[in-house]
Order: sequence, then structure tokens, then C-alpha cells
Amino acid sequence: MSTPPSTSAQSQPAAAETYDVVVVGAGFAGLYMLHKLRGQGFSVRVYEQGGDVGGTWYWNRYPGARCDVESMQYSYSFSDELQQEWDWSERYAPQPEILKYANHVADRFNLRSDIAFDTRVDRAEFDESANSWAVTTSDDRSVTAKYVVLATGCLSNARMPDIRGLSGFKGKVYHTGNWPHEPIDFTGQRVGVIGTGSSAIQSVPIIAEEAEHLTVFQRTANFSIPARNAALTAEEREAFRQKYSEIRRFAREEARNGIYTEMPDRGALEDGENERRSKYEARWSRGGLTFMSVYNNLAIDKAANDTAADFVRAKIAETVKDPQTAKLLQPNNHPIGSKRICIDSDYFATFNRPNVTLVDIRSNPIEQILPNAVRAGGKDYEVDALVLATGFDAMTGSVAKIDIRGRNGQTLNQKWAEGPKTYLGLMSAGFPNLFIITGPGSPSVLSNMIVSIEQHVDWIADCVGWMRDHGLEVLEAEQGAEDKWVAHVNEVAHTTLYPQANSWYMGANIPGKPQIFMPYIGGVGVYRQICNDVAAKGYEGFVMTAAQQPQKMAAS
Ligand code: NA7
Repeated sequence: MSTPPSTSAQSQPAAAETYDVVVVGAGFAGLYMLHKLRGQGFSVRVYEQGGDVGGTWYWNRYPGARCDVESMQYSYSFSDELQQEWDWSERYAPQPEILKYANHVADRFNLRSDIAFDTRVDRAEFDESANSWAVTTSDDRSVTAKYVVLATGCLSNARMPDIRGLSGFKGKVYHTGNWPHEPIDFTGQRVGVIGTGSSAIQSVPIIAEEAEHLTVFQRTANFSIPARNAALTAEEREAFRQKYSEIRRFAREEARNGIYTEMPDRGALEDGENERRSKYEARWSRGGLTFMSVYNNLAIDKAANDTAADFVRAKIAETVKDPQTAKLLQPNNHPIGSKRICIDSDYFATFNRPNVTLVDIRSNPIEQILPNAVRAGGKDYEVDALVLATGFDAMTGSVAKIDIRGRNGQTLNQKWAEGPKTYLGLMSAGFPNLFIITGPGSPSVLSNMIVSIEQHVDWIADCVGWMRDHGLEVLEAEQGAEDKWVAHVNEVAHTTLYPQANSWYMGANIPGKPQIFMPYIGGVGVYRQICNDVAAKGYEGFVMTAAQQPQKMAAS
């Protein structure tokens, strides 16, 4: 089925380029998808709107940006040579190093020749007579493909806040999710940071060191755990490498979140107060996201969750000297972990600096941005530069920007108007041969993204290989299977505390966005098993057709 792209003869009208698969995005998902499909003999074209590979790590260049999953685990596992040869310098690699890794992968596996950079996919329309997708790009190119894979990322559509007067601000305005490529020097400047999510929590300590004065505008205080970042020694890397196969297996099959760590065997209320405190203390000292896996019921039992939340609130009070500032920094309107927990390097201590001010914009919302100041609660805070750490239209935002038309001309945006609907997070009924990597309805942002990316890429590659082997042309999620999956995702979410927070998991950060818990919370191991079972049963819940004849195939 591999069809090399055809180019037009000089005297004839241009024939559309034809590929087996168009992949949208050259971040970690798109890169591996290309590598995998090409290895199976498919012709693939990747379109990437950025000027180079890396996806979220290409755009998020703000000061202090680094991953919050340890780099020895936030890395590809598909090539043992790659994981054995790449040396991560720190426990949590900084953004430039992760970007360097993405570039290394692109070069090592010779991927660039099949990627068109600086090219957006504007439109994809399914042609029901030809059973193929017509894809239009920002350079007015039209190509056709049997399959389209959306590897568009979950946190890629930076969200500009709708604040009166922003466009009239005279100084520079930066969004953390779309940071300039050249170094930005805030020395001698009065800087305002709006937002206190992960991006702000990482960048505030660094900006504070440079700026003459930093004003942080906080709407919602966030829980954050010390990262305890440090250089990795050769011995530490080696110890990891020797156990890599077991670490990777555990992360894929047993962990809920795709991270290798101890599995808790008891709930928080089963321990007495002293025992509990010493366990929290040990994890606090170790640092990192695994703080939330001290006990097995922190995500489901509010009383258990309160013990962890109280512990972190006490730590904030111990760290921050001014009691009023400490109180403002203590999160009090959501269970710990129900918004993505942050990890930081000296975030709370930064508020002890004389050049840092915290402004509570929940009680005194920002009224407007003036040419030289932010006005909140009737007071003007003068700033020379503004940093918007206001997040993303998460999980669906980048997909929604593409005009995707499936059967009967229905757009994906119309279908998802009341919230994203998918079968397994992989496909949406009415949109044949269109796959989504780490889409809504899959563990995605609740997990180590690279574990989830690899699982989806492998599943999709197996699926299209199977289709080819069986002479099948069209694959589509059944409406009934999709409805059941959507209900299941929702039901599982509501057995937890997650829906209690106004988080981007729920779409709550975007005014007017339907509030539905988007990722699948059942755990990566469970989810992988479900996907494998579906495939083993001849892609149960999908309709597959050969040419124009609908037929349900049995697995061979
Ligand atoms: P987040 O986590 O969505 O944080 C955005 C922050 O910006 C959050 O504190 C918001 O407050 C605040 N925000 C958003 N809009 C406004 C307006 N209009 N006014 C004031 N404050 C606002 O994005 P991040 O980039 O920090 O992190 C995203 C993920 O990247 C993170 O979870 C990691 O997985 C990596 P709110 O909470 O909505 O009250």
C-alpha cells in the first residue's frame, strides 16, 4: 500500500501529492509516529507549524522551563540504544536539553526529510467517495492521505487572557507557552507575572533573580512540591540503565501514571498522625510528583486528601515569612492533586525576597491593563514587562484550530461542541481513518506523556498494519462503542476528587468551554490492557470496511 508521493509532469495539471499517512505535529508523538510507520513501509508526511522539531519543548522556552517527570523516565523507550547512549545531565532536564534530545532523535533516525516545517495543517476533509483525506496546509498545498494522525499535543495552544487594555500595554508582553527564541533579560525591569500554574511556578524564582521588582498576580493558589533537582551522576544514570527494562515495563503495565515508583498499599487514614507525617516528610525531602503516591486513596477520599493538603499548607507557612503572603499562597479551594500538582525550585521562598510582591486577584480582580501598569482592586501596579503564564486551551485546543470535516461534512468542532467524544481517546465516530495521539478519553496528561505517546503510536501502527494486511481501507469508531467509552471515562472520573477543581482537565480555564473531565483516569496499565484487548478481538468497537463494502472483520 505504500505510495510514494507523485509529482506533476510539467505540461499537466498538478496532481495532488499522495501519502499513506499525514501526521500533524513533530513533537514527541509525531516524531515517533513517523519513525514507526516508515519502518513498516508506509509513506508518511509530517506537517509542523514550528520551525523545528520538539512540539511543546519548542514553544515553552520560558525561564526555568523543565519537565516534571524525571528525565530518565521522560524519554523514549522504543530504542534501547537510544536510552543507553543519551546522557541526561539533571534529574529534571531543562527545556534546552529536552529540545536537544528531540533534535538528536530526529537526526539519529533520519526523520527530518519527511517533515515540512513552518507549515500548519489548516483543513482536513474526508472524501467519502475515495475513502481518503484531503489535507490543506498553510502554504496552500493540498495532499491526500489514507490516514491522518493528529499528534498536535495537549498543551500546545497557548491561551491569551481576555483582559481589558492588554493590547494597549506599552511594554513587552510574553506568553510562557510561546516564548521568544532569543534570551530575554529582565535586569532592571519591573515585571508582572499573571497566573500561578506550573509555568509561573517554574519561572517566578528565575525572573525574581533578574528583575528589579516582580509582581505576581495570583487568582488561584497552587499546591507545589519541591523538585529537589540536582545533577545526575554517571553512577545514577548507570543504575537506572541497568534496570531499564523493568522500569519501563512497570511504568507501562503497572503504574497508574506511567512513572516507576513504589505502589502504596494503604490509605492515609490507616496510619496514625505521626507515622503519616513522617511519610509525607520523607516524600517532601525526596521531592517530585510521587508525593501523591504516599497513600493509595489521596485521589479518591477527601479526608485522606486533606491530610496531604494540610501537610503542604503547613510547609508553605513554614517557608514564607510574611504570614499574610503565606496565607494567600496556601491553596484552599481544591483537593491536592485535583489540579495538576506542580513541582518547583524555591517557588515559595521567592516570596521572602524584598523585590517580590504577591497580589491576590481573586478578591481584587484585574480591572484593566494600562499602558504602564496592571490595575487590580483599584490599585495600579507599575510594570515594564508582562509575562502571561495563563496556560493553554488544553487537550482539544490544537485540534479545534484545524477545520476537520468527516462524514456528511460534519466538522469535529460541531461534533465536540458539548465536549470531546472519542472511542478510547483514539478515534471519533464519523471521522474515519483519523487518529488522535493522547487525545481526550485517554490517560494522556494524567500520565508520563512519553509512555502514553509510545503506547498510542504502537497501537495505531499495529492497527494500520493490520488493515493493510487484511486488505481493508476504512476504520471507524462505532457510535455505540464511543458512547459507552465516553460514559465510562466520565463515570471513572466521578469516583475521584478530580472533578472538584476548576482545572484545565475539565476545560474550566476557558470561558464557554464545556466542562467535562477530559482525560481517562483509570490508569495507564488498565488502559493499555483495554486497548490491547480491543485489538485482539479484531478491533472490537470499530467498523472496518474493504473498498465500499461494510464488513466487521474477525481477528486472524
Ligand atoms: P495553567 O496550569 O493552566 O495555569 C494558568 C494560570 O493562569 C492559573 O494560575 C490561572 O488561574 C491563571 N489565569 C488564567 N487566565 C487568567 C486570567 N484571565 N486572569 C488571571 N489569571 C489567569 O498553565 P501552565 O502553563 O502554568 O501549566 C500548564 C501545564 O503545563 C502544567 O499543568 C504542566 O503539566 C505543564 P486559575 O487557576 O484559572 O484561577
